[in-house]
Amino acid sequence: MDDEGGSAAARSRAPSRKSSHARATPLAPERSNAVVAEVFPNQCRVKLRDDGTELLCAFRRSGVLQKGEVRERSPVAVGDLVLARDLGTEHAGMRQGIVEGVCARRNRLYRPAPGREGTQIRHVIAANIDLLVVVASEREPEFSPGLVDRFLVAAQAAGISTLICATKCDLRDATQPAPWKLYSDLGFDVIEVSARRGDGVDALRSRLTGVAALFCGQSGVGKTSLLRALLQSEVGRIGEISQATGKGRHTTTATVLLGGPEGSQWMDSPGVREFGLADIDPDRLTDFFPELSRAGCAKPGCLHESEPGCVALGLARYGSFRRILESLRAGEN
Ligand SMILES: Nc1nc2c(ncn2[C@@H]2O[C@H](COP(=O)(O)OP(=O)(O)OP(=O)(O)O)[C@@H](O)[C@H]2O)c(=O)[nH]1
Ligand SMILES: [Mg+2]
Ligand SMILES: [Zn+2]
Repeated sequence: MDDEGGSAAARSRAPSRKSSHARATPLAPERSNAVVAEVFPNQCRVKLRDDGTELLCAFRRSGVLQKGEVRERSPVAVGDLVLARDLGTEHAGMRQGIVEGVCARRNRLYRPAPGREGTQIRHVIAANIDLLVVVASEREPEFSPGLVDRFLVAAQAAGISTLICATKCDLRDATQPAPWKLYSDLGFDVIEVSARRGDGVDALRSRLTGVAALFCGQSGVGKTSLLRALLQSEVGRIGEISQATGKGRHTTTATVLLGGPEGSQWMDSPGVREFGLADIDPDRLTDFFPELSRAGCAKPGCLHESEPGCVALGLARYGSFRRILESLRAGEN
């Protein structure tokens, strides 16, 4: 039941029992003709590159997950380049097709999900991403530095550039320093916008034109609202902020590729409460906190774990670094 893995829909290749998710022979990029726009439990919606035609493609499910196996939840993810064949049939108003091959990915952003009996599922949020747009508001919902840090670590570890998009700036108390100032001071790219008032929307649109950008962040920060403003189109659904908790209501429920001007591949994703990190070596975590590497501890090879004279202890994100470090060590992700 909870095994959501499945073999790629390629008919030509028999799924191997051990790693049926593996893209045994990845498709050469020049042979792809479509991009995956949305993934459902047993099928995916793809968009043909030539004319934007959409096909609903089924994929076969594979066998039971083997003990200790790590597998992706689905054989394809949003952003995957695929070779799709139009079957010429229609179902519920959608043209039907089949995915015949999947290209190797440039990168992917994923979170771990526990499976049965020690197996692990990788939930790939999207693949082939140029820029991770980490959307965060100061209020409604409250800024969550720990979550922002985790997205920044995951993106850096995956080799994906980042942009912190500070939303709802219409709600800001301008007399107080913005919570994202820390990040711009550290050298992260930050842009302030308001989907409601329109501030920064044109600047952000120019910045993202032609870019494969994945929008991520807490529920309710306004990812979908911002994408609507950028696309000037009523895509997706917008949710209310809960009066009781000040949080969003998880309105967007799956990653979806929305497109954008001049070949832009803008992707919306469901809001998250937390973001687990997998496959990150705790000893390499400092690489993803540039200020720690720059801090220049007197002791070479300092692990920044309360060693006397460690200058990292005084850094603003030190607490966040330690929390992530402990969770990686505990294998909690
Ligand atoms: N004041 C203000 N409210 C905004 C702004 N952008 C979005 N909102 C409101 O924030 C609420 C949540 O917006 P959504 O776009 O659904 O948020 P989301 O990040 O997509 O949420 P999930 O899909 O649940 O992850 C809605 O009530 C929006 O009207 C903004 O710039 N300013
Ligand atoms: Mg949304
Ligand atoms: Zn140190």
